[in-house]
Amino acid sequence: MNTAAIYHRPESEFAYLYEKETLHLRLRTAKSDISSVQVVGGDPYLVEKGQRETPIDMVKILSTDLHDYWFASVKAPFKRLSYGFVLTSEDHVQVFYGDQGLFPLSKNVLGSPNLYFRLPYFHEIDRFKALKWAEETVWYQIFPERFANGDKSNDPKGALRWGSKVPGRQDYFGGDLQGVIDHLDYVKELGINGIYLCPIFKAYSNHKYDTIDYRKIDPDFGDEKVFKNLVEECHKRGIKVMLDAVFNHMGDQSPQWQDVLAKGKDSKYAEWFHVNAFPASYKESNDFEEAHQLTYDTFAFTPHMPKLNTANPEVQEYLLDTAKYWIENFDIDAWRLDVANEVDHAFWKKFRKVCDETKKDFYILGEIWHSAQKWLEGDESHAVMNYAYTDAIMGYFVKKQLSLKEMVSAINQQLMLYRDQTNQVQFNVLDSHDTPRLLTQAQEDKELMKQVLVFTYLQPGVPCLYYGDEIGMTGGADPLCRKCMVWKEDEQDQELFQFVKKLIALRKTWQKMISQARMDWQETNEENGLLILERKLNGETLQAIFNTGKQEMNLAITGEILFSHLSQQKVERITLQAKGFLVLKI
Ligand code: ARE
Ligand code: CA
Repeated sequence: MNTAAIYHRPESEFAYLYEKETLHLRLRTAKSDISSVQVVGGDPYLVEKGQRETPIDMVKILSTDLHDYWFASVKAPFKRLSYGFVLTSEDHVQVFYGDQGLFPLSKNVLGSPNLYFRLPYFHEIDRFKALKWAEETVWYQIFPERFANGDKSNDPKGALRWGSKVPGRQDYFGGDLQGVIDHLDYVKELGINGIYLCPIFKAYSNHKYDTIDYRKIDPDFGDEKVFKNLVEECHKRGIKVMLDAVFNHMGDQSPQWQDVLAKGKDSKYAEWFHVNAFPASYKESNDFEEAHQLTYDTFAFTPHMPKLNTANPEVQEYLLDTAKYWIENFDIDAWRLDVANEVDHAFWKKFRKVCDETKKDFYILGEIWHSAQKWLEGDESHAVMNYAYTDAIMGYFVKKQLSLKEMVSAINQQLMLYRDQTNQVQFNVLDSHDTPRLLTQAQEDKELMKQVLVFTYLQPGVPCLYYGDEIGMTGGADPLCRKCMVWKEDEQDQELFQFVKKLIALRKTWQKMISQARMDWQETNEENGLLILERKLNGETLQAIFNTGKQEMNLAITGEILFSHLSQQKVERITLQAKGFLVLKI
């Protein structure tokens, strides 16, 4: 028995309230080392007296390359629990694992209450609440400057003709909020029920991540009246609205930073930023060396993005009032937190409280590209932009850097970092305004792109579609991934649009079944490259078969593989199919 790999921790993603009074327990063991696990224990005040409940069998729900993970869902009549694990290894060794560690199983050990883990009381107020509406959302990310120009009167000076060139860093094409309103029916037609808008507040550049005034809609995009109309039109269509909160830094054209440059340490904003030495040395440069001579902290090495001091009470008040203002006055449904991982936890805890107090079931999404347990404890973000999860999917299907087993291991590992209710609302982005587009990463192979989309939309977590991917837009790294949306129908890939529309509908139909975090993997054998993903719920089975075999199989699911698979079971319906995969209802 490999005892070193055995791990559990109460009050964490290993033991948490999933629903009111329903406790989820997980245990980690070395891969293929343990043949069964039972949860033993009961009410602490009864275990004290040697009275225990009937042991509960745990289920092995998924594995990584190193570990197996076991799961059990437990209710406790008096909302408290003393519990331990009895593990039986493949070589028939039995141990008890509890609060004081591992012991050879014996009556004496089982009868020692102090050896048990403890969940002293299941407090509903402490429970990480899943957001039902967030679980059922399929998001669409819009870069406002490039989605649609609905009002030429607000076009910035020198705005270029729509789609006239591949965008450069400083280009403007006149996209605005009216343009978004004008195309909400297009978005609705796709089946989208949430839009994520990149920043729309007054800022210096075309991406608006260098904020000048958090309380004003940027005049290039319109005004507060248009934005209020946009939210109303979205809500009429059952579409939620998420805005981008850029609170890690401000733009250097902001009055606050300009005051610091003018008055140095005498500025009333001197403590609003991380100025390490006055005067704040300032030069317009993205040069790595030059940036090192800056006497203030910035986002990355970007001098025009001075970092805000979010530990300063005045800054906190200013930003928290901003967060509240857009919820209270415009009824937005969610904030995406820019560079969330570089802002302090103390601030995000206050931010979460303000949002929760201002609007029930408000969704907070952190932009964090790596594992993010500390931000997902239930008192900061609900979810993060799940690049750490989708990188593995891209790493296998598109970049061919991971084997099938490595991909499965990586995404299962991610699932085990978080509570199930977190996994169910994680924001699964495959590409965005910060990365090359999916089709470009897939070397313009649309069949491969479809495989990746289907596989991702069948994962726990909510998908986010980057504008224009659905009609076959391409584009490399920023700013090439930010081309003007293609609106000429004869330049749009209508077949791909219909495919994405069907996939979103499938996702919504099966969302309950898909969102459970347990993965019932079937064959993941490498030789014939067949990956079968199975979801079961209440006797229904959804199966997705991906032919990910070597390139000579060129993605088509060859007849005999398909026939042999289908003939083994009564297929009720093939719900989605293309050259590289098919999705079945059994
Ligand atoms: C652009 C170019 C830069 C160039 C700069 C010059 O991308 O290469 O040096 O212009 O000004 C915004 C604009 C960008 C602009 C940037 C800086 O949208 O066009 O950069 O400002 O001026 C990391 C952070 C992540 C951040 C990305 C960009 O962790 O938070 O870098 N993303 C947010 C927004 C961006 C925005 C900003 C932050 C700044 O989504 O749009 O940029 O407000 C790996 C790492 C990640 C890293 C990622 C991308 O995966 O794990 O940590 O993200 O690469 O670099
Ligand atoms: Ca315009």
